[in-house]
Amino acid sequence: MAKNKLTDQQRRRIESNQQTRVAKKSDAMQGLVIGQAGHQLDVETSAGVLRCGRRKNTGTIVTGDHVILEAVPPAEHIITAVLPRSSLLARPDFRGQMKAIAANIDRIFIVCSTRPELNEGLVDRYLVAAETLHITPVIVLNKIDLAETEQLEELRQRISIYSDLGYEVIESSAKNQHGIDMLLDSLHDHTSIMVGQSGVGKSSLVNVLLPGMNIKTREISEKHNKGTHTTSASRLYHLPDGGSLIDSPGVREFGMWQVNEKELFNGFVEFRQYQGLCKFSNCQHKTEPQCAIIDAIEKNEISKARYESYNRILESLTE
Ligand SMILES: Nc1nc2c(ncn2[C@@H]2O[C@H](COP(=O)(O)OP(=O)(O)OP(=O)(O)O)[C@@H](O)[C@H]2O)c(=O)[nH]1
Ligand SMILES: [Mg+2]
Ligand SMILES: [Zn+2]
Repeated sequence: MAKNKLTDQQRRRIESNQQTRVAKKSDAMQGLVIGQAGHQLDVETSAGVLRCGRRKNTGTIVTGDHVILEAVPPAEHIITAVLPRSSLLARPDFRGQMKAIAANIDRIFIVCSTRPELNEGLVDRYLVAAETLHITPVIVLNKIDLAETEQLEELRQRISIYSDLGYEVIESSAKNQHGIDMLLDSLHDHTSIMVGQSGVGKSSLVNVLLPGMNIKTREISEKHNKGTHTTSASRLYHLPDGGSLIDSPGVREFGMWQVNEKELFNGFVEFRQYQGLCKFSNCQHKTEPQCAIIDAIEKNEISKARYESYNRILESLTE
């Protein structure tokens, strides 16, 4: 390592000292970022919600961040520092740059629906992100009111892969308020985020969970069965019985951010027990002899669909 380069530990100590100094300034106050409006951020403070700018050197600031603010007379406030985070959910944007989605969350509700249809590839990507961040994922199958018995049976069969792996799965309908008590139980006292494709009903669910919010929702396109990207920025809402919930903009696809091969492998929880059991230590689990993963698929201990999904994500990492 070059002499003038700081170690992570040194950098963290300097950042933390800076934050302590800023926090000690008499006119500084602390707040919680609850949303964004263009380049400005809405920050909840003891003096109410303030729309703030930011100092140039603050780095990424996102919904869920705890920040330090300073008053800029006559009436403005500016964010001068971000407090250390317990988690940061991010993904690459269309230019490959990091796009932060939310900070300090400890639960991620992966919302799927009957229309647009369940997309396991996307669920698997979110599961890997959650496992890598050590955040509990919950899978929500919304709009079950729209499914005919046969389609519902087929969807239940597909989604059972996830409940068999030990993930919590909740069926819901924002339209007829099905599954809302289960969602409230699972959200209680956590800082959670709703993620998933555009149009699956994330904002509609938040509206049912928090009546009176009137968050904008919009019909999906009849022709393409796809959402119209109605929510444009993540926003945090407080739950009346404790905890908070962030509604996030829907995605077309969720690219992986900062996940390496090892994290991807560990992100498929059912693979973990076979770690190190392949004949070759650098086994790619493709055509090698005595591969523990391939053996497990043959014995139906790992689902072929999940294995194929793993390979698709692996390929996308090396693109
Ligand atoms: N039948 C039915 N329709 C629903 C349900 N939940 C949401 N919808 C409808 O689905 C459409 C999309 O809902 P939104 O809540 O805007 O979806 P979203 O996931 O927030 O979409 P983005 O903000 O674009 O990511 C709206 O027309 C809702 O009324 C449901 O449980 N049943
Ligand atoms: Mg929305
Ligand atoms: Zn192998």
